[in-house]
Amino acid sequence: MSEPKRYTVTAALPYANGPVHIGHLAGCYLPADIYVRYLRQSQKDVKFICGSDEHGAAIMMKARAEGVSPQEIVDKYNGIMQEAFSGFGISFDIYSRTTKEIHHKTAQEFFLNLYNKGCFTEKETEQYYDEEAGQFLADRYIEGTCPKCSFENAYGDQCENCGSSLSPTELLNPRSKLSGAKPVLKATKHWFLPLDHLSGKIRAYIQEHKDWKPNVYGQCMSWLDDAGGLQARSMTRDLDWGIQVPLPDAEGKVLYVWFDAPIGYISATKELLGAEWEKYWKDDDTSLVHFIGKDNIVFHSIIFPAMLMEHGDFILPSQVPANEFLNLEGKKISTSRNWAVWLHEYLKEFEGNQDALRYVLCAAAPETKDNDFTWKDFQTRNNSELVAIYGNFVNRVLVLMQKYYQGAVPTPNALTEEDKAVLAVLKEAPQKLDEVLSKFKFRDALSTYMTIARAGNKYLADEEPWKKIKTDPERTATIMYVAVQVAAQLAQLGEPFMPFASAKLRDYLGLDLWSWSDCETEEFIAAGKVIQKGDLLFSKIEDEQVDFQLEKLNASKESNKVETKLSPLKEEISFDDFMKMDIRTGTILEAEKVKKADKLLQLRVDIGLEVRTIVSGIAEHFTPEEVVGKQVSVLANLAPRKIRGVESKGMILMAEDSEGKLVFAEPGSKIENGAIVR
Ligand code: B3M
Ligand code: ZN
Repeated sequence: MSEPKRYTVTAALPYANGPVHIGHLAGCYLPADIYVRYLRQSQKDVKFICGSDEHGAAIMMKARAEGVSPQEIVDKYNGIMQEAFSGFGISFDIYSRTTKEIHHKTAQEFFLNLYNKGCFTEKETEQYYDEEAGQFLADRYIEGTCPKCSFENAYGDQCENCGSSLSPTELLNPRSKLSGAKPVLKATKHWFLPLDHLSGKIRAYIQEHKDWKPNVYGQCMSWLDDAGGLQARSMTRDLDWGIQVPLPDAEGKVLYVWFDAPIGYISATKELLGAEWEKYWKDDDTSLVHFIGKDNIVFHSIIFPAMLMEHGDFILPSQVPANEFLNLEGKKISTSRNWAVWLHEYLKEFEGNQDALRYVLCAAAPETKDNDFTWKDFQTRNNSELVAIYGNFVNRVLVLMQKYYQGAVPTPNALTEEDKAVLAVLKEAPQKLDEVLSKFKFRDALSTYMTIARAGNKYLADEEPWKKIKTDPERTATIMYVAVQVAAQLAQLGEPFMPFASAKLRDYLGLDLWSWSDCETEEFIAAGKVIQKGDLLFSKIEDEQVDFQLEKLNASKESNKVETKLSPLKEEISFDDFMKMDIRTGTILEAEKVKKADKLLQLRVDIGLEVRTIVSGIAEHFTPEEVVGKQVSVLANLAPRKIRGVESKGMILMAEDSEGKLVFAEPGSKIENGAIVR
């Protein structure tokens, strides 16, 4: 596409089953907001769309857990999320909800359109049904043993231990999470989107987008190529919470949440714009951009585009800038373990400091790989970058301007090379930022932005106007004139990244928000104009604040420990059963990651009799380098199995601590008694 005429920018609709945390902000909402603010400032026609995802099993499970209705859950969390987003200045044009009438109608019409064209395959399949609870079971409501790695708490759709995606009927010993009962198979009819038949078209579409971020493009390709390619996927579910399937023979059936949720972007645009909505979804000169986290890639780059293709009236996503995950203090963020920094809590505990978190989450965004957030790093970046560079520079300018000139910008005299160099930084900045922002490189953009602040700060420190004012008032006037221009550019171009500080600073300087192209200049404030005294833009984060946050995290670690019960003992086995197992000691000689499997390491283990290959699900706990040389116990006579195409002979035994971390149960390791060895 040549230069698009307008942009429809969406951010993933978060499930209304819990508050939002820093992982959400860093992964999706902050980059989306920076991009949109930059587009708006570049005077592009852009609509920024979001809302709560209020259907699906995730909502129902939360309602069960809290003992209230799904409606109460979504009302509660929709409110909390909306407040958190607006607290951080996420500037949606609309934040809607998928429980709204307009969305139900839009999603049903979309479904019927596909149905009437014969796009769905109708299939009767056998699905698990909980006779005690009297309902069909969503995949997440079924647990059982993974057929691939024997992990006992695999979900119906995925094993979190070995990463395999599963279907519920593959689980060994399935049990219902509703009642604990063994579910029975029962016939039920559903409507499938035949992604297998569409895969040629989808592949062609993906291949037109080699410009997508490598992590996104790569994931799409592996969905297309791995394990037999794309499979037909059911677009309906047997659930009593959701959007009714609009067919006469579909009572008790609702649309699959991943069918309805992306249509939520369309419904919200309709709600926002009325009749005007269509050009944002149908005109070829519109660029459709979906900001998401990496777990949503397949839905936005394959399934939703397939739905749009089948419908035929819509444009397809032009960009799917997905981020990787943000960890917290070295560990995966976890809602259930309360290992998170909740946005609504931050807003209370760091009142007025929203930009500090925006800054740090952008500077350390998981753009190309997972990244770690630590409170110490947050404090350092805030204190030694925001406060000591940007804040310090602006504060000096404002204070000196009052002191020397009562705020009236002085007339400059002849410019030195140093002055010209600083002014050149200002002039070039919009273009430089353009280049990276349009490629979704927000970290680079922020650091480019900070070079302006650094340049200004260094300029003042080098020129020392506070010394020259007595001996050389003429030179001082020039220095202060230049410094004011730098502050003005910071106020203008900081808008996408730190909108609160930018607005304050523009206010002190008496400036409106300028368009991006108008910022390609050297003069923002002419001599003679009076600026205000202003106030500090940023404040220091004290050690006590950091300690408080770390204590809060530690408290959730402790309470998790109390809650995690040791697994009950398994059924008794006979001595003969035990004697069947041949457990040997071995030493790990080599280790490497298994391609495209985040959790697996391929090991070469010397068990005395021979050296053999064992595939083990420990890659999230150890790097290959860490395990080489370790002694382990090996279940040596386990029948060989193929795991991700590699023949694995035996299993290495490790212990799992109360936080789910694997440890080598060897002398000196501090593992609690009763931990399971597996
Ligand atoms: N609600 C998943 C999530 O919150 C899902 C996104 C929908 S986007 C259309 O991660
Ligand atoms: Zn598994």
